[in-house]
Amino acid sequence: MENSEIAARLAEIAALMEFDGEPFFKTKAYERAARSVEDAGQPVRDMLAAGTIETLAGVGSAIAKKIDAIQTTGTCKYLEELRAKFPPTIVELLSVPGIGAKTAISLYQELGIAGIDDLRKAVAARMLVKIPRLGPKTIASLESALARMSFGPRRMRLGQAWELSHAIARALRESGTVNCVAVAGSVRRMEPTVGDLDIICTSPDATQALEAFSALPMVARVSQRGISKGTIVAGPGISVDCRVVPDRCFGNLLQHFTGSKEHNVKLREYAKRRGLKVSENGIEDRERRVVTATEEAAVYEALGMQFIPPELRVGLDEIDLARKHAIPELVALGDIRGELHAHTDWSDGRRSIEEMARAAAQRGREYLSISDHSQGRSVAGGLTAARLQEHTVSVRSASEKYGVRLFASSEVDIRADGSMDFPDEVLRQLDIVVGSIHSGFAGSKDKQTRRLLRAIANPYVNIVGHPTGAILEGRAGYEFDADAVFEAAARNGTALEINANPARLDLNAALARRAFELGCTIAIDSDAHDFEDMDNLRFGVGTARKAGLTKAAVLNTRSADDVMAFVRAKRDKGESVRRS
Ligand code: DGT
Ligand code: CA
Ligand code: CA
Ligand code: ZN
Repeated sequence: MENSEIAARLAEIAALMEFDGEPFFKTKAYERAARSVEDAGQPVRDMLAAGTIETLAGVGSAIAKKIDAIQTTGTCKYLEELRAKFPPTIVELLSVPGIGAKTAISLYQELGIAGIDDLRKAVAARMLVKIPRLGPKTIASLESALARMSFGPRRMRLGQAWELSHAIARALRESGTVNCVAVAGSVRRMEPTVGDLDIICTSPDATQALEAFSALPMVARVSQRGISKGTIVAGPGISVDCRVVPDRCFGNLLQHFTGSKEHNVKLREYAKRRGLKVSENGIEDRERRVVTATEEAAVYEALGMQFIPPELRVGLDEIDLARKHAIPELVALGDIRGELHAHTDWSDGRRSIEEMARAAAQRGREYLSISDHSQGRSVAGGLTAARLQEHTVSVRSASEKYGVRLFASSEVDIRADGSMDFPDEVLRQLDIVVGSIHSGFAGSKDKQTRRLLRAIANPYVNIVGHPTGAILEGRAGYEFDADAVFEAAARNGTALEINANPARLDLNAALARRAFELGCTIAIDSDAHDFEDMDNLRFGVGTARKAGLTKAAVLNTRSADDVMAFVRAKRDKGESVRRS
């Protein structure tokens, strides 16, 4: 488990303790422990193994034991006891700005409000006035907070969903009760956020397979158990569906359960016009003969169309394109040759230059940019120009030593007026430059557009990092005129990033598709601050595939020399314009 997940469990304990009426100092201890786990700077797993876990602030032997249990099983006895006392959605209430534990308890006890959905209904029905503690002002501010939380029930991010669903698939495989297992649903389509997880498998004995599924270590609660399907809950609000079929229709079920619903509806309509009926059980023709498929590709083949990659199954024009065999070959993880945005302990990363270089080499990367933050980003340990020079020397001397070429780089803040956080003389010493907006989100659309256009025109800015600034299920980005910015990026030879961090996936697929249409080059970057972040690249590639990107559109599918040629072309053009 990742530190952030363990911290989330500790915070959940703290919240539930408050509901349970535990004294303040006790709940505070768990909150403090949650924060220090989050900020530990190294995996809690390692600290447990080394016996150093109690060096974390707020972690004594009692909490350490619980952390150990959470790390291995995803939960602990105390948390489960607390959870059993309250409806599972009650902690949601605490995510509404203005609701603390006391208010949440009275909402629950006096009106039976057990989650955000209930709260919305109660607000709409003007029920809150019945609670004596809530004045009209508080109610008004709750209403506006709820309106801003317009995303409804929280969806989990792809990163967490991907890890968990593949862990479940792996555990099922190891249970020895199934033949084939696959992750389906929105995770397979690489949607940035996920509602529930969908696993499908084949087995000679469905009962036995579902028994194994219900008994997996990550199961907190079994919510449904049928003959061929089951649903479990694997943590706060994470629901997992499992379907079991015979081997002969694995392909049909995988196609069905991968969705999206919109894609399936369109596919069925198209099949119907050809006299065929598509379902999860097979394809039925006019004579009511059913043909099943062990392989998913056979379903699309039977319908006379090209195979549609799961990422594209969103119900847009993919079926028309597939009928014309016009879906291009999409960029794949194996096409990626290097990485152009990563941090080290010179700024806010957790590893040294050497360690990151080794990790990149282990993953088969040919090159890695070391792009620590610039001076303006002092909260993230940004480098002054002088430190950047030392940084460059260190990066260059480590290049090729660990089997990977290193680029001396920096993620340089784009300031409010669009100027860069280092002067041009400094930027031109670097091999490649990422320019990012990290502050001043509130400016008008016009102002932000001008800000980005100025950065894009700078001959030394090669990649715009996380171009919208949005955080998934978190904050909205700044506003800007996407077409104007993308056209300028294409014209200037400035790449736009798909930041592969699951909290970002920025550009998203829709914007990346537009950028691609307008001729932009895209860099898929993990923006790694630690080793395992490098594995997030798959989510960036998934987003690129969703956008319909080909290998040729992606900068870091090119060789190191070709990446340098991309940088040089922009500089040469910019410098010759400035000279003349
Ligand atoms: P999610 O869970 O909200 O992130 O999104 P999905 O796409 O994973 O949706 P989910 O879990 O409700 O269903 C999994 C797949 O099952 C879905 O992508 C397509 C299929 N499916 C579910 N409901 C329907 C339906 O009413 N009609 C059709 N044609 N397919 C459905
Ligand atoms: Ca799902
Ligand atoms: Ca589902
Ligand atoms: Zn970064």
